[in-house]
Amino acid sequence: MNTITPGLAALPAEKKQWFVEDRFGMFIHWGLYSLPARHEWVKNREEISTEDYQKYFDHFDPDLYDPAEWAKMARAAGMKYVVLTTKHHEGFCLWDSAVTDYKVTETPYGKDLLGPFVEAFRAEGLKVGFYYSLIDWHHPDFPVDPFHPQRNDPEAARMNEGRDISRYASYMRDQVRELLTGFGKIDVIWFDFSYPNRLHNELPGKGHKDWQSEELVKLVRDLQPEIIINNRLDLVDLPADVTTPEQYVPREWPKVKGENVTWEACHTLSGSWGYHRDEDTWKSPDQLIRLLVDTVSMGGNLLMNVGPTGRGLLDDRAVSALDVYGKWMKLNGRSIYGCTQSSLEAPQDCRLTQRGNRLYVHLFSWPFRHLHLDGLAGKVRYAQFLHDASEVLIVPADEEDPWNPTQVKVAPTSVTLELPVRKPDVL
Ligand code: FHN
Repeated sequence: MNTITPGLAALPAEKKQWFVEDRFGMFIHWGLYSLPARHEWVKNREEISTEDYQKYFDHFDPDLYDPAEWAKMARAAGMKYVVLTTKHHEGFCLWDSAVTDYKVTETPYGKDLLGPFVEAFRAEGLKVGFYYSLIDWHHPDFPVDPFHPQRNDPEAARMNEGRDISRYASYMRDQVRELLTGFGKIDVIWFDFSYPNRLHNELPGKGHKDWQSEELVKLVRDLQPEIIINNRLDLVDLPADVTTPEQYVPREWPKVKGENVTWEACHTLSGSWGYHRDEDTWKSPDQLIRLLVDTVSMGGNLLMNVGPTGRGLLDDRAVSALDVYGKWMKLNGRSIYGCTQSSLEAPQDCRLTQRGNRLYVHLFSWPFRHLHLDGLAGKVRYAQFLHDASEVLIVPADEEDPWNPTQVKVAPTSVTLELPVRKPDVL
């Protein structure tokens, strides 16, 4: 039995119960990349030189930044926690870090952004998480990222002479220490790198050895013993607190070493994490709701991303998406919060979520006239839509059943039925 080094062990389940109950969070990608408004990887994808990218630093002044407004919108959307990019791959820091000048307090804005952010979201009752990128295109000791790993760029090799990745690892620990001691209790730390499945970690600066990931975990555990750490430190042999599939819906409950794990899927509203002015692949209301229900029906959390503009606003498309969630969660939040995968097999084109003996049937083929739920809960023969389908009458399997039919409100694009089920049938 391999014993886990003290300080590296994962959180016990009970310390993550709030996370599993909350189910739904807001991801926020915000940085200098929000100014060019063409994706958070714009510097890398368009191979913009550090000199040319400097103009975004020199013009960063989010005069419309109002974290209280963001927090109110997140809460109204039914979101229970938030994760903000404190530093993305570009290396720009949203707080007054003592170990770099590449930070918001050196820009025209001139003030820390993180403190007001934490205060505003806590005031709305949300848990707070910090995203921190292990990749840093600005730091002098982080290896120049050979733009295409397959290309062994002699220019990159020359530029990497003298760079010391262990100095960068120490810089990261200094910054993580600042983040976890300067802003009160933090509930999640969301490390990020962009080389999934260890595809590129043979490259300098791309793996747990270069990042000294074990040292990072020990530091985090020491500073904030109850914080949730995600699984993106390239420590594949260590149990993580949460597994983080990205931009896809797993077909079944994700497992690690054959065991179901605590997991959270992160998705974008459009095709970009950072604000992208011309992005036109925005998810429809139906897709937004289905993503949330699909995720919880397999025992996971959904972390849905917004990308504020360079001035600190959520644009109309993001606001509309949050409004879709808010309206649906108002009616159906109890089929999400504290729910998980049902022990029952979902009928065709349905999803089931369950909390104790409350079963929620999410119907996606809209409109239904009659849905036969035979055998589903042993108590329901079919659901009949009444009038303008604004209500659903659930007809008991046998008329003498003492259980009264339940009227369930219908959300705009799906129906969620709440059925009391008999314990012996289901659990
Ligand atoms: O490269 C990043 C990307 O910009 C974004 O931050 C996502 C969010 O999970 N993580 C990396 C891609 O996997």
